[in-house]
Amino acid sequence: MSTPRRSNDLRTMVTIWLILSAVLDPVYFWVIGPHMPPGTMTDSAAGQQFDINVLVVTALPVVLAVWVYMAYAVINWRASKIPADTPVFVADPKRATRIQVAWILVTAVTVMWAFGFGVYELVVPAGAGGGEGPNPVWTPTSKNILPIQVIGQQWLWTYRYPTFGGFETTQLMIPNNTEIAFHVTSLDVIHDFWAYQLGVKADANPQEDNVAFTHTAQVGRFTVRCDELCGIWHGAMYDYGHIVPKATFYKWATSTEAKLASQTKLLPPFAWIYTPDANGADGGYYPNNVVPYNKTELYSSQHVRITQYGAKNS
Ligand SMILES: [Cu+2]
Repeated sequence: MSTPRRSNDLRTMVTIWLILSAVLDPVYFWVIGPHMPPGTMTDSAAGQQFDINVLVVTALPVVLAVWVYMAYAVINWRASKIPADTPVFVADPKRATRIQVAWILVTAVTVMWAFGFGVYELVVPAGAGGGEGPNPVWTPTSKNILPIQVIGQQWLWTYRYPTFGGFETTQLMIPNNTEIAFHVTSLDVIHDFWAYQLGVKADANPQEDNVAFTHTAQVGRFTVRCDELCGIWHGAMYDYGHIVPKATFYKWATSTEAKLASQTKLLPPFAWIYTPDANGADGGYYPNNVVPYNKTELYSSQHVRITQYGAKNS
């Protein structure tokens, strides 16, 4: 009597599993999914939220299969529930082969689906908000792209707006409904620009112009964090940016350009990368030919650009 008993067990488990999956997958996707990080402030963020939700919907039935089997085994296959004279279960070799083939097929299809979906989602939204280096392979179709330079240094972020005279500020303001190209670089060690709610994350390497695209879709505040351990105050290297309506942005950008004009003249001319020197870091990246804390270096233009805005004065 052992074989029919096992078949019934399997049928019961599959039924429970099917019902749970059919209920919980839609509940997750439509009730919990829309609240998953990183939100929907940009197309990259919304894309990542969608990807997370699709992968959870894929993984949930797998998790449920394990849980259902475990719970079923604990409840129904206790030693006390199985009569002592029950014969030992011996698998039918043909059935065992079928189970193995099914197992290999199902797992292979699941993994290939996750791989194919992941690659597709990386390519289609123009790099999916990740840094693509100085020559992005996947570029947005829009011809109107606002470039914003993101400069990391120990331990703060500054931003330059090349299309507004190249002024530099610690404020990150970006217009809504606009395609943005973040040009991420560093003046010292490796940092990582992580604009969490924008779904944008790109390494900030010295001497590298790392480009990440995104399209803004919602006004509001977002967090910027450094996500690459970069020294003792790495944990304090964060600030907040704002997506504002286009008109507000334009007003802010033009007035800031005018307000900072005298200081912008003191900055190194706008470039996609800058040569790090000893002053950029106050301890970090020293090219061989630069003596840290050399007097001449301390009053170089690099130092001016840091202190002008008061950000490092404290
Ligand atoms: Cu950092």
